[in-house]
Amino acid sequence: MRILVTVALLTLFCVPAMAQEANYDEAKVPAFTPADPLVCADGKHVNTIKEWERKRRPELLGLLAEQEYGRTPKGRVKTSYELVQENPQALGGLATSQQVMLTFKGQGQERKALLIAFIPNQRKGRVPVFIGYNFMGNHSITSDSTILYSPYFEQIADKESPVLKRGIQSSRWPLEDIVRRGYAVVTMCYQDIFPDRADGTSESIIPLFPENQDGDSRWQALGAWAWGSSRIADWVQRQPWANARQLAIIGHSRQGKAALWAGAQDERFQVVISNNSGCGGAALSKRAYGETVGRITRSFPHWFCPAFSRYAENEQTLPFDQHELLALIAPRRLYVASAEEDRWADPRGEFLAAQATAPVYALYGLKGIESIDMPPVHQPIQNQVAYHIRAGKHDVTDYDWQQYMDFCDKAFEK
Ligand code: GTR
Repeated sequence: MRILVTVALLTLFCVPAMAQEANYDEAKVPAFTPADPLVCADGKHVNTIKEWERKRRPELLGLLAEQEYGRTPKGRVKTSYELVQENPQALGGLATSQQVMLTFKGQGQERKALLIAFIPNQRKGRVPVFIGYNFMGNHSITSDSTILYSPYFEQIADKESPVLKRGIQSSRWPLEDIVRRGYAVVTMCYQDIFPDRADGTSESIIPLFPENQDGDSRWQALGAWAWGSSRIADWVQRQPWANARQLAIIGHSRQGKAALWAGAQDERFQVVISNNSGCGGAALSKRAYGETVGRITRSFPHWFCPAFSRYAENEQTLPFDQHELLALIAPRRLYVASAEEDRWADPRGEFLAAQATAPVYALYGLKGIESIDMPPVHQPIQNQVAYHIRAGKHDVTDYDWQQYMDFCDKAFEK
């Protein structure tokens, strides 16, 4: 088990080696314009909100499920939530933290996942909530020693292992700032839902369901992670401190991909934030810039449904592109963010996809992104659809969080 955990964690850091063969030459990007998301598979153009919601939107959801992320089971597994620890003086007294164990049961099996919530102590009424996975366990987001290890990390026998060090990803979670601005944060380790490795399925939540275990459209890790975010939302919605109409889902990189898919399917997420999500997330696949469908499906065969690998080195035959995933967020708020040095994730492709959702937002009388010219670094565009590119590498930084909170302040009229 320890070896598997280490191998899985190593996949988080192997970007540079893989990046070498990718195309970074804009001149080699195939000439194409992203398809109008309002045009259906039968060639008809939808012109009303009703037609979009009844015809085109379900058609796109179906295509994305069948060909990219796999079909999410309709059946439910039994889920229980148990408060295992509460600390009214977390973050130096700024917040109350609650650690809640989720137990999923189905097909005679059981899985556990541990969420942690930070709730602002200074609050008038219910607060808006950021929901997002962490990569390295709940113990990695702050050095607070009362935080329990996420079940995935709890199994590591060597308690001196560097992956059990506290606070190693705290720079990605400016908890004090977020709580000071009046937001709650709820996070959980994504590995609790699906261990991020090629043979992770058997230990994931997937075997708890009777359906969608086989075939080209079977759901895999991204589908499972998206499903897990909705189970976090189920809990949040029932909390007396939470404003259930003000839920923002945030995800970085592979978790950005999962957040977009969760946001597309679960309309309780009023704001959907993709931080450097790249290929299979916000970036247009047909540009084949940076990471490609071929690269991603070979490196991470457990992320997408098997059907997606048909488009390896063959992106132009895709019957959709990622802007159509983003368009499914409409009329809710969408934020796509890139980093200048993160060419692997194709910042231009992320921008163009966010921009290409405009016709769908326009149908609702809302302003997406108007210009097809990318804004300069550190000059966010924030309409109903938002975009920024910041200096630096593939990461989640304070700068990113500041923009997300400004955007949510507007969305939630704070
Ligand atoms: C890389 C992968 C990207 C991105 C990233 C991450 O290895 O190629 O698609 O998801 O990992 O999640 O940090």
